[in-house]
Amino acid sequence: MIASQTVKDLARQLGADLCGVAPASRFDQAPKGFHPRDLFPQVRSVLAVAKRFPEGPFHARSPIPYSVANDMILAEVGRLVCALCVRLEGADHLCAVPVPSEPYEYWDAPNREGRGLLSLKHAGWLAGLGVISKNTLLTNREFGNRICLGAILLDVELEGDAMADYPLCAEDCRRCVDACPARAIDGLTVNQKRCRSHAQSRTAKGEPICVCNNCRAVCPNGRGTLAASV
Ligand code: B12
Ligand code: SF4
Ligand code: SF4
Repeated sequence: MIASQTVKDLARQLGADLCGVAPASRFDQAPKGFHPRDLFPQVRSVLAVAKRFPEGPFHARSPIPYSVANDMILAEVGRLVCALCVRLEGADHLCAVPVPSEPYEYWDAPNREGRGLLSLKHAGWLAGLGVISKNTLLTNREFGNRICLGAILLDVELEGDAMADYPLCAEDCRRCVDACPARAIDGLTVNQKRCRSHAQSRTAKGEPICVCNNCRAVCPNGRGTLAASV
């Protein structure tokens, strides 16, 4: 039987900056239809991975570097999890399902509200990658919220990692809530329709771009602990 550490070592070799394992039982509070078992009934363990997001695009005068970096890193994480599934299936007699960030099947058109096949923020939280902050983003102690998430579902039992328990949001901090131009976040949830209407835009030529990341940018913990020394 493959060891948890072997799986994580392979993930790092393929470019993961963070990885952790959550036994499938940790997802028992997931909403109906969004448990890893609903996607893959044989699932026993979930491996969550993350790749770092560059800091520079947050300081550019145009939204385009950020938007393109977002697309690139999402694609890289998608490639990473697919390659990892192939390597794991070759190394052991197991079955590994890559979980994409998007697309997804659930779509509430009037409210423009979508739901991932699996919430990658919850997968990352349950696998010890970080905590979910008031801006609703998964925030890692070292890399802050500058991380892009992915996951794979495995039909083998792996030793789970400890969940992170560091407190990140000061009780009176509301910087992300106040910085949202669309008033889309309240410290607990996101109004998707408001966020999408504001953040998803197009260049004059018509290409789709993301033009807002304020809730991510203004967070004092957004760059992680390294930020203090840069
Ligand atoms: C749909 C989506 C959006 C929507 C909704 C965002 C949201 N907070 O849900 C919109 C378009 C608004 C959006 C915006 C952004 N997004 Co987005 N988005 C997604 C996507 C594709 C699905 C998330 C989802 O299913 N939301 C649906 C709602 C209902 O889920 P929820 O509120 O988290 O869950 C509630 C319940 O359903 C329940 N729940 C759900 N699952 C589970 C599981 C367990 C075990 C438990 C206990 C509970 C539980 O708990 C919650 C509280 O009620 C994910 C990728 C993925 N597959 O996860 C990326 C993702 C969340 N987005 C990401 C990013 C970066 C962004 C933006 C910063 C992009 C930008 N503009 O620059 C903004 C940030 C806005 C914000 N503050 O959230 C990253 C987050 C990285 C991180 N560090 O956390 C993700 C993970 C993509 C990735 N692969 O990295 N996004
Ligand atoms: S991305 Fe922009 S519009 Fe969306 S929740 Fe964050 S600050 Fe608000
Ligand atoms: S800005 Fe403040 S409240 Fe918002 S996520 Fe960061 S620390 Fe938490």
